[in-house]
Amino acid sequence: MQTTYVMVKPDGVQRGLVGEIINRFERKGLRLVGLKSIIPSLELVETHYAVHKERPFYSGLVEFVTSGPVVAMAWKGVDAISVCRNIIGATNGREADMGTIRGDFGMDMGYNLIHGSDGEDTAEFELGLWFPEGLNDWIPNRETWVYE
Ligand code: D4T
Repeated sequence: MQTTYVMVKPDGVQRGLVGEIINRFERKGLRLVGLKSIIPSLELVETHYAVHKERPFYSGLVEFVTSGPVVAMAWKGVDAISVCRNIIGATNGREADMGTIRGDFGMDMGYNLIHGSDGEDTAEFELGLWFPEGLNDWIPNRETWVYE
């Protein structure tokens, strides 16, 4: 099992897509082990996106993600990192496949609604950063009908 960090960005919150987005991960069969609405500090978002520090879009990205509430989530399941990335879709909403969150709701590269960790190291780093208080794991009975 993997646990991955997923975040509805301020545009997803402003557009009223939080319920729709949570629904997609939940009905896929992933397990919600962390969830909170937060207005992230500059320091938190700068640390989260430190890998992009030298990129031209960095300052705009940090300004955007600190501009209002985000919904921070932790989702758990077999291969959860790639499963969540597939649910999210390609970075640019105009190019993302229909059926993905960005493909169905996005029209932009920057305002792309949602973030998902891109690897095991990143997931561990991001979960520790956004959920320093820890996660709430639980055993769902339904998983006996999700995995053979
Ligand atoms: P995140 O990290 O937000 O899940 O997005 P991706 O994994 O799909 O994309 P990324 O790390 O390459 O980019 C992070 C974040 O920066 C924005 N961005 C990206 C942007 O505004 N302009 C750009 O040219 C790129 C490449 C979008 C996502």
